[in-house]
Amino acid sequence: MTLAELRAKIDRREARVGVIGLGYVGLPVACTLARVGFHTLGVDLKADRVAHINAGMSPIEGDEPGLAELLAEVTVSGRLRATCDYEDVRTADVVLVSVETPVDDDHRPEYRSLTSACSALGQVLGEGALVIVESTITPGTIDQVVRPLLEETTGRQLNKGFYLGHCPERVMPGHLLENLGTMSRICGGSTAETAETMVALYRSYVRGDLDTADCVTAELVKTVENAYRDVNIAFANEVALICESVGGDVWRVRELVNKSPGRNVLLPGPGVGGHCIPKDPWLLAAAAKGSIPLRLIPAARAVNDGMPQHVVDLITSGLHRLGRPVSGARVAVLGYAYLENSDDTRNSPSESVVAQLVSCGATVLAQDPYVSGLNRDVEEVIAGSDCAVILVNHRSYAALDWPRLITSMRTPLVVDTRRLFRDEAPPMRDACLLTLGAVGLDRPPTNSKPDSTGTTPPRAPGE
Ligand code: SAJ
Repeated sequence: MTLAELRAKIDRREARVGVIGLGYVGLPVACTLARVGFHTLGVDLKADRVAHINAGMSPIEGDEPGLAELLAEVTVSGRLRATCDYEDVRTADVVLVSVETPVDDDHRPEYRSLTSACSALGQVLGEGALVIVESTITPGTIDQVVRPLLEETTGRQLNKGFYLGHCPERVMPGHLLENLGTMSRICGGSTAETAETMVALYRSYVRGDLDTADCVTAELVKTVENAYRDVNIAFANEVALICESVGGDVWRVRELVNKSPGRNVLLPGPGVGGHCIPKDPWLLAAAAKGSIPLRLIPAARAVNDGMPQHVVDLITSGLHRLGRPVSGARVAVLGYAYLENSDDTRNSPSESVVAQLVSCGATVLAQDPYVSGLNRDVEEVIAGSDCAVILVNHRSYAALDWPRLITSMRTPLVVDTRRLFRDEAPPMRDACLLTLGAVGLDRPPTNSKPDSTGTTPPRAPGE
């Protein structure tokens, strides 16, 4: 089949589409393609996930507006079917690959899922079919990994026996279906005609811009956009550390800086979690292959990865100042998801904060209204504690009756890493409030206990 014939089939919605990998990217993509009229086949290794999907039940946790309903609709109509068997992909005209592309402990791309998916696909790929990788990949991967693998396993040559492109996903948990329809996409094709054919497919549901480019440009765009975000978050975090040391308030400073044209200082926080930002800078960096000395991207990762330790330092020095060593202290950790009002805990900084507190001998109780197993009664978690540390600004935390909660604490230390409170807010009158990037603790509460250790506590940063 020529690309012109494929474009015609796409325009008539007669093209058969395969989606490999039915996770938080592949499943909404498969449902959306089915919704707009394509006969769609989803492939996943996990038999239970396949069974769930064919029963019209979404295996994706968390609040994804519209996804469960759409999945039920397209499975009942038969336009979407899931399978574990690649054999069914033999008749596909277009195959999207949306499998995980993590990095290993040495920050190198770990392509086991990608290479096994491409190898299995190559065994069955139809003549003239178009393969589009949606996973985020290191620049150069299409040319150096995917293309050779498909040529080897199909026994055909690129742009003769099959076509290849890269259209990186741009979805965020909690907004999967919405993002698929609204976010601009870059269609990187192995040829210009391939890129145009990709545009024809994505135009069936994407209302944002559809830009065309070559594959390496598409690989660069996605990894750069997330490395850019990571570096900017690291900048905000480093400014927060400086503010603490000079008694400034980073939250006020960033507001005022951002009044200056062309400035947009992001928000400091306890670290960077999620499935994209912690890993995509390393995927970008891997493209350098040691040929150029990368300093900024690794340094930004180190700053962000160092924030959980800084939060633990704030807690430790705050407790010590109030006469309570961290060993044996009871700490209430509020927020375990990596993002506000989400249940997604992937790479959450809270995990590191909890582990470090436990290693210091503290007793930790984590609470998160969205995370199953952690949706404990928040008042019970705080009662009798020596520190309440806010790591995620879930909207429910701001609504708590803090004056009453503080009186229930054994030691009234509140560490706020998300600026949930303004110092002048009445709720914190009776607490020692330590705010990331602004510190505070300059006026112990009226009922503060003398330093029972008799030693001079270490100064909290900025004291
Ligand atoms: N974070 C900060 N300060 C900030 C922004 C984020 O500390 O100013 C932290 C968050 O608390 C979280 C982590 O960084 O732990 C990541 O947050 P995020 O807002 O970047 O959310 P993600 O991880 O869902 O990132 C996704 C990315 N989307 C894709 O990869 C397709 C990213 O490109 C988007 O910019 C981001 O969503 C978004 O804007 O929501």
